[in-house]
Amino acid sequence: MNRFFTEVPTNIPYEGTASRDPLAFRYFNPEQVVNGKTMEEHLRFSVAYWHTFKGSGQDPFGGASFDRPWNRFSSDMDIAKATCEATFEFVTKLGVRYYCFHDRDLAPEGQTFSESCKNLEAMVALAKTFQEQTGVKLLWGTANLFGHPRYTHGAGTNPDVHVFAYAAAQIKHAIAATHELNGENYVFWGGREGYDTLLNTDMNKEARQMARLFHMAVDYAAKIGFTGQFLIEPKPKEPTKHQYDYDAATVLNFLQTYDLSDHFKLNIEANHATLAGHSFAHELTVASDAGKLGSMDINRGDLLLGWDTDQFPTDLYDTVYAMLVVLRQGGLGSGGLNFDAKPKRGSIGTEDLFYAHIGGMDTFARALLIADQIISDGLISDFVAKRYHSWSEKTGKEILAGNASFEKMEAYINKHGEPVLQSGRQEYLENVINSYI
Ligand code: XLS
Ligand code: NI
Ligand code: NI
Repeated sequence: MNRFFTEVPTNIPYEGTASRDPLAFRYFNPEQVVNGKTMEEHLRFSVAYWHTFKGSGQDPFGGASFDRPWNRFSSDMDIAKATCEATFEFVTKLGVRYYCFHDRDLAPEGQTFSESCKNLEAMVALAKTFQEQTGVKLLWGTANLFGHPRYTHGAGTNPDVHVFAYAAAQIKHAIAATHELNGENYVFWGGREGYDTLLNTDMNKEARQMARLFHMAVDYAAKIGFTGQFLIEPKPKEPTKHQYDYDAATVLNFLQTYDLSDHFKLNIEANHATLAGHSFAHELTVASDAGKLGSMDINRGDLLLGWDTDQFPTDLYDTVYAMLVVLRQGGLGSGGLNFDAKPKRGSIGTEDLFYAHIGGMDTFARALLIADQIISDGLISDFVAKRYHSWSEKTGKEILAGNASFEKMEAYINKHGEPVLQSGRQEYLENVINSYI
């Protein structure tokens, strides 16, 4: 395949840190073994159809700035086919094993629902052929339930049951498409599931509606034998003022309340974490501690901008903290690291797509090496273990086992008096991290 990215004639090679070639990896060496697994096994990167191939550079102040060769066709289906070919050419040259899509990225919406379904079926067949030809796999599929005007007031949480039914029917086909392409996961991001004003909103009803939609999805997956992992992707705002899947803790609570915990994990996105006022590592930790960290959308926001800028992840600190969480939980299982990231409006070239992904992959590869070293040296974990050591002694154990009471605590204090204040050593620990970077 060499039709759309002719400026990159072959695969992107690994050349090591001495290389100054912008079209080579300096850290990502797929075969390199890190703690018993290859880098490629640790870092199951995925390219996002919507940003990389459908992204136009458009922003609220201006239209498309990217002129992509795969868009230069007259019919929607011809554009879709060319885009699909471009996807597999790009992913293969980059040396990534996975991609992700929304149903409406892969195939255009038709005049009627059944025409949309036919378009999707035709494109799934084409994608399947390309998957077989290249060995590239589908990390996850999802349904776009936010782009079309019918979803203006939400999909699953819509006040009109007619729209709910449309969304359910659309998800049915998106899950079937993901299944047909052996997708390893299926993602729910609640695009317009939220509200703009409480004056017209019944939050309680909308939550119950959403739960029913998820239960239907679970039932349908079981019926067709789709065993991929269901993932919910939290986001606090944008497009609505208040998105219901605000953050990891909110989603975990929702899953428990509506008896859905067994069927879902979370897909944590870096820029969504920061929009919620959390760090990426915080959200990953909340999900991981609950045994629910399934996958990641990797990108970053801009400290000075309050929206989802979806920039490529090049901040080494952020990625190191993220990889510490991932390694400590023993990897992401069927999940991966999906580049939910777009080049800036001014980065108009197709070669910019390569620079962007190479930079992100190298940053995560470097972070993997650093995090692995931090964990194996044990300086941080030893400090944390020491900090909590009293909890593994007699009284601590009794409390955690539920065998303590306020009276016992009072007796403890009467016997031991005032506790000795210990240092949290934050600056020392930050220095330790810097000594690895
Ligand atoms: C938008 C979301 C979206 C999901 C997939 O902010 O990140 O791209 O990942 O629907
Ligand atoms: Ni995302
Ligand atoms: Ni996002």
